[in-house]
Amino acid sequence: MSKEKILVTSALPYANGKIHLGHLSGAYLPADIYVRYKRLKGDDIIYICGSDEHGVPITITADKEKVTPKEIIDRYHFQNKEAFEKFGMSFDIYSRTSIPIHHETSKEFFINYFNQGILKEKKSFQFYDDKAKMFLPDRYVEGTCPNCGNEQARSDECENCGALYDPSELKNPKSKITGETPVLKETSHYYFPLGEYQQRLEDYIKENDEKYHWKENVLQYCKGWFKDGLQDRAVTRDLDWGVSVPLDSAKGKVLYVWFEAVLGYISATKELSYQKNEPDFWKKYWQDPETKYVAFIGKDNVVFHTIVFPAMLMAWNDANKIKYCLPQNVPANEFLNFEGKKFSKSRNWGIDVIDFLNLFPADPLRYTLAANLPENRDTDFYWKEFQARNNNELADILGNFVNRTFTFVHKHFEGKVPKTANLSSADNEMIKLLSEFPAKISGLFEQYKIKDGVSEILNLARAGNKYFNDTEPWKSIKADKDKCGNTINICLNIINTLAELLSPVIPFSSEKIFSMLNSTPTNWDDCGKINLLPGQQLKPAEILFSKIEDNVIEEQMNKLGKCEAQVNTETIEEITIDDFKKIQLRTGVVLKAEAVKKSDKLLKLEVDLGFEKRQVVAGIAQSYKPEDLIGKNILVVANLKPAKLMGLESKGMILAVDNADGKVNLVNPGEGVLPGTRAK
Ligand code: B3M
Ligand code: ZN
Repeated sequence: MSKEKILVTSALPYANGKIHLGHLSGAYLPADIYVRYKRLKGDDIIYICGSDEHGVPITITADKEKVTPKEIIDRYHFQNKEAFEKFGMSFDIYSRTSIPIHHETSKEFFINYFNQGILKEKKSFQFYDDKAKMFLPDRYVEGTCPNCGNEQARSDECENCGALYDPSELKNPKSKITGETPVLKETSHYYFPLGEYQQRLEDYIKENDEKYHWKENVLQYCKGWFKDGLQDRAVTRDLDWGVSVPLDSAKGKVLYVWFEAVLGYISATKELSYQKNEPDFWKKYWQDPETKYVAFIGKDNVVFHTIVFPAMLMAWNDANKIKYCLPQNVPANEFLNFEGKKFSKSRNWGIDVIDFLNLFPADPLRYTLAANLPENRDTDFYWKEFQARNNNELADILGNFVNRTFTFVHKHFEGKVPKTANLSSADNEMIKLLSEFPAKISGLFEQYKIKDGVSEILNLARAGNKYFNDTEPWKSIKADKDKCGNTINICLNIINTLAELLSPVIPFSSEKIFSMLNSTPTNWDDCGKINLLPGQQLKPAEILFSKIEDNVIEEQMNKLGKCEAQVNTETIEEITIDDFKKIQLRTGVVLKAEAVKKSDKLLKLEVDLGFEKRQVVAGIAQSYKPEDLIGKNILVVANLKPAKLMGLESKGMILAVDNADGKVNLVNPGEGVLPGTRAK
């Protein structure tokens, strides 16, 4: 088959939180496996991703934490980039939508539509918060559903009963920013006429499905949208965080995040071109009609990738000589749940990628997720399954096969690949079986049946173990060393093939195996062969997979659903009683308390410690009023080195414990204690 030119994108995750395992299973791991596989096929492929850094999800997180949106995106962009790297994601670039090239690209598209006269300007009424002086995006307004009475309904839709209504029908609307009742105020926005593209979109999907076989779940989603009829969509918003609308008449407005986020794929590829010092590099993919563009996403993003983005590209292509290619396939996955429930940060249900990889290596996670991808229906991650896949499949089947073969070759063949001679029918059968694997796995990966492909590869390791058992090299080494050499040679070649077939799935372990074999990957189509040269020197075996003990898994399961304070005990460092004795914890009484100028956190206290009076500055102003503290019994670290806080000397530290809603409780030594008494 001739080489393909392929462009692969994975959904750009919002930079407002950490990536968890569910994200990986949806849009990232399957894409990475596909891309790594295609590279081994020798295809010309690039893999694009990056952070989605605009829109309400970012501003809501920033508001919650009382920091700027910039602080949020910087924090999570780099954290997520690092998590992806540790997980072995092989993006050609992990870009971000806050960079200038993205703003320029998005504006260019908008202006193009505007100049073509495609966009419609329409007036509408939207909630406005008079106190915050801003229009409120849907997610910033809460009220009572006019249909079912749910008190937490959004401005135009109720998650409880599914009703859609006009914002003016929402009862008791409240601004989530100030808690005030917002008013309906007229504003004007630009709309993209999606409905006008409906027929062409239906044809586009039909044609691509016929040629490239789209997934059934994806086709069903699209059908639903078409059945309801596509409507005009507003592509601008009244918000101050995002890509500003490049029109004088639209001051203070930004492009709707979804309008520009999908264009982020293009701008990220442009950034890659600059990194390569080849400014037109991106055009070779985006603007070549031969390009096969595959967009990996999770199910909640289907409409944007099969309808909105293609329509946007059609609109551009209608007016320009140089045309963009549309997604040829959108193999969206369903969701991964966690131990039977949805991932939830607030309920501490699930685990972030970075936390996971601080506990376990990436490959067992990649393997477990790959073997259980939500390709056709929602699936679950179970800790017990993770343990079983690691112990029973990776360690006992794959690891064991590699290990027993290497032990044998080092013990009996000086660590060199034995030659073959006079192959038996069992040998020939095994060689034939081996040769069928690369094409079989290809067939599955090409149809995005990653899960089936992965379980099929493990069958080769199973077949290898069976062949080892059947040919009994521990017997033939004594009776017929040539026969034994045949077995070991073939087993080593199976391992060489396994290393290649598994390299898209467990790249770190695959690299180890190749290094042990002194071998490297070949073209995928050539890998199921007897490729190792007889006499080739091998390295000693390394441990590929360590077993995971029950208690390690139980510890993780115990953390689920508990709050932060109840977990993270494993990081506690032990100290001796002598260490503890160094700390003088003494009781005290607050004599005076006053606010510290220019600080909303600090209070200045005078504390009676019995043997002396001290000035202590404490960060408790948000939990206690000065007047409430007078006479309170407290516990003080009396021998802490004095420090200066906001220019004030503080001698000692007052003990306090955070409570569940972010305030602090001072530790109370109880009544009837004399100031200065030491706590033991
Ligand atoms: N950021 C939604 C999400 O993270 C959105 C995807 C954008 S893809 C262009 O699920
Ligand atoms: Zn309702």
